[in-house]
Amino acid sequence: MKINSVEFVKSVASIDQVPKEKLNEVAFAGRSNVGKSSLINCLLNRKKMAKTSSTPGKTRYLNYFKINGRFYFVDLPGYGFAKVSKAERQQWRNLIEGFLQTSENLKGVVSIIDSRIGATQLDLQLLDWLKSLAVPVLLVATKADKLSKSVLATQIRKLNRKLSEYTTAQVIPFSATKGAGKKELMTHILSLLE
Ligand SMILES: Nc1nc2c(ncn2[C@@H]2O[C@H](COP(=O)(O)OP(=O)(O)OP(=O)(O)O)[C@@H](O)[C@H]2O)c(=O)[nH]1
Ligand SMILES: [Mg+2]
Repeated sequence: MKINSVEFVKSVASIDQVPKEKLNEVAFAGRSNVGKSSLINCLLNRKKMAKTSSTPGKTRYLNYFKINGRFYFVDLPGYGFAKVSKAERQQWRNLIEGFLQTSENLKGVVSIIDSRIGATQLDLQLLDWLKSLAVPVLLVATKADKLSKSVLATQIRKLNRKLSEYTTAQVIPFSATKGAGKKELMTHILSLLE
């Protein structure tokens, strides 16, 4: 699909503020600083649509992007960022969990994992939760450009083995800097949305 238009709709700090217009949506979830916003920009061919940063904790709210006037990409705050207060962490958690529980139009979640680090406890918690809510999942191992081909292949194999109890989806190796995996991921996302 060609991306004809991308519109930043709004940044949402609590669930009662989600956009009134209901469209099918896909959300992007992962640890803080894993590369969620970069991945969204890469998919949309926009450099600065979703704000990125080398400092973890950049995305604090739910950010809605409207694509071709037809559906939303939702950039979620990253989890597992140690350097915020307990209260703030709890607020992010409520926001993410509230979103996943209440969105009626959520067609899937792209679970983004750092290809170098692999799945952390919090990644597994999220996948467990999505499974119990019966939300379809796509798995992405990002920052693939930071690994050699053979190490990447080993990491993907390990991830597929580890995550098979949560989903039948296969991990897609991805790089926002090189665009690797972009076409494959977009195809899967569109098949969830349409
Ligand atoms: N080499 C490389 N760097 C990446 C890639 N994706 C993201 N980065 C870098 O990782 C850092 C974090 O990227 P973001 O996209 O802001 O991460 P995020 O998951 O949205 O972070 P929060 O909003 O803080 O949760 C930035 O410095 C990016 O340039 C990638 O595929 N390859
Ligand atoms: Mg972000």
